[in-house]
Amino acid sequence: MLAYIGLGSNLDNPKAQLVSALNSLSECNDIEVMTLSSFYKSKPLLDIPGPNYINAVCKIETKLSALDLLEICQQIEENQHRVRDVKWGSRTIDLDILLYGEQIISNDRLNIPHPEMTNRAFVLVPLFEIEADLKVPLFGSIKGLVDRIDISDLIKL
Ligand code: PH2
Ligand code: MG
Ligand code: MG
Repeated sequence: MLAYIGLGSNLDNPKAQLVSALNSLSECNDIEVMTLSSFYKSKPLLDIPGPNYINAVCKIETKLSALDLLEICQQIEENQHRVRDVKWGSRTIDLDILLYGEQIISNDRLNIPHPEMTNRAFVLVPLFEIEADLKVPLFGSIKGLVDRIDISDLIKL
């Protein structure tokens, strides 16, 4: 299965946090990291106070189920000392499964396509960078999605 994972961090050396999470994904036997976008810098969403974020998106090939992939992502977040307190608060690492093949998944642990991805420049732009022809289930072409969002806050590193 092909899947796309969004990575984000705004604490404790965000670039190193992304690299560390990517290494952990690569080291996982059941995951092959195929493509990685550039790193992008942006302010926190909704101007929530905190350091700027670094974000990226990677494409993986995996035999894991979506829920097993979620477990791996959450394990990596835990290993990198992510603390879950306030919603959308600062974090050392956030790994979000954006897409899992063409599947639409909706249960109490997982919603795919990721419900917020269509209005987040720091997800759509790196996704478009690595997969310009992508069709997002329920939402249509990645090109169309990128064209109708504000990308002015996003800086490609
Ligand atoms: N993630 C959040 C909240 N706000 N802002 C930016 N720029 N990038 C993020 O990854 C981000 C955010 C919670 O998931
Ligand atoms: Mg997130
Ligand atoms: Mg998350």
